[in-house]
Amino acid sequence: MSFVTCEVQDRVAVVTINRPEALNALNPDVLADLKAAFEGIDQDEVRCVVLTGAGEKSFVAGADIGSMSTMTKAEGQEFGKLGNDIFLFIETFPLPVIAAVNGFALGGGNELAMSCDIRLAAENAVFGQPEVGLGITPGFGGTQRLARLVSPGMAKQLVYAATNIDAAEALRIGLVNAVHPADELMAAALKLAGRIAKQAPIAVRNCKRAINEGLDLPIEQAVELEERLFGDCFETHDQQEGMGCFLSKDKPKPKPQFTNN
Ligand code: DAK
Repeated sequence: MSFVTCEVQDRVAVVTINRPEALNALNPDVLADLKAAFEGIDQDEVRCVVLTGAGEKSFVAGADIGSMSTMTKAEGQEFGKLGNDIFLFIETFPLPVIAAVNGFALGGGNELAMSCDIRLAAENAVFGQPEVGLGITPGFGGTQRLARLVSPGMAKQLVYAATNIDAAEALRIGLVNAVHPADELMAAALKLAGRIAKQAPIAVRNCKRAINEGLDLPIEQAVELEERLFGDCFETHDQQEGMGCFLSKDKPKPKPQFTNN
């Protein structure tokens, strides 16, 4: 049985990590199923992904401490690579991914949420990198993505002191985009995903690449990247339909399938 489900409706895929009895903790099987779920998404049909955890308590309570407790150095490195590969795969997945954080997002859970494009949190969500309390460093990109998303000083404080924060504090420091009552979180995530799904898909994909890849470049190269991705939109159905309909005051008709032209 898979630990991860994927359901598609109205061009939005909802990927759910389904191991609620362990608060959706990530063991090697869950990570493999998560990768398979993303690989299985039909990128011609789907326009946006929502990632969440099963149950009312937890998004993901971290890497599975039971599986990690007996790992050798070599196994630890292998496990770190497995997680890092899948988190990078999600970060660079062509479609936008929204994390609907419905409870604990600790350790690998916070790292997974940070590899998504947008984070929406339930009011009961709790974020943190508790690894130093377990005698390890964050291993799935936590030291890197947290420092980039918030500030280096705030990331260091949270990581060094293993401090958990609530959703309001996560919003204040810019770790999440918005906070919703728990029973409204999925509706909010689906509403945002639906709005993204209605936009021109080539342009949305190019925007994701421009923002992600540009962040690691000096500004001169970053704007060149933007120029290339901007130019890439021209002569596509989306650009001709989008601009043509603006000029003729019509509603743009999306192409039924995604193609690169
Ligand atoms: N791993 C395994 N099981 C977990 C788990 C986890 N991270 N978190 C919760 N569970 C399990 C509990 O053991 C319990 O199972 P049973 O005892 O019922 O069998 C069940 O989920 C319910 O949990 P609790 O009974 O503890 O529920 P509470 O509401 O009382 O407490 C809690 C919820 C989230 C505060 C507590 O469960 C907790 O503190 N959990 C651990 C949170 C944590 O420390 N997470 C960070 C894990 S470390 C690396 C690769 C990866 C990583 C690091 C390095 N390399 C290879 C370089 C990543 C590390 C981490 O993520």
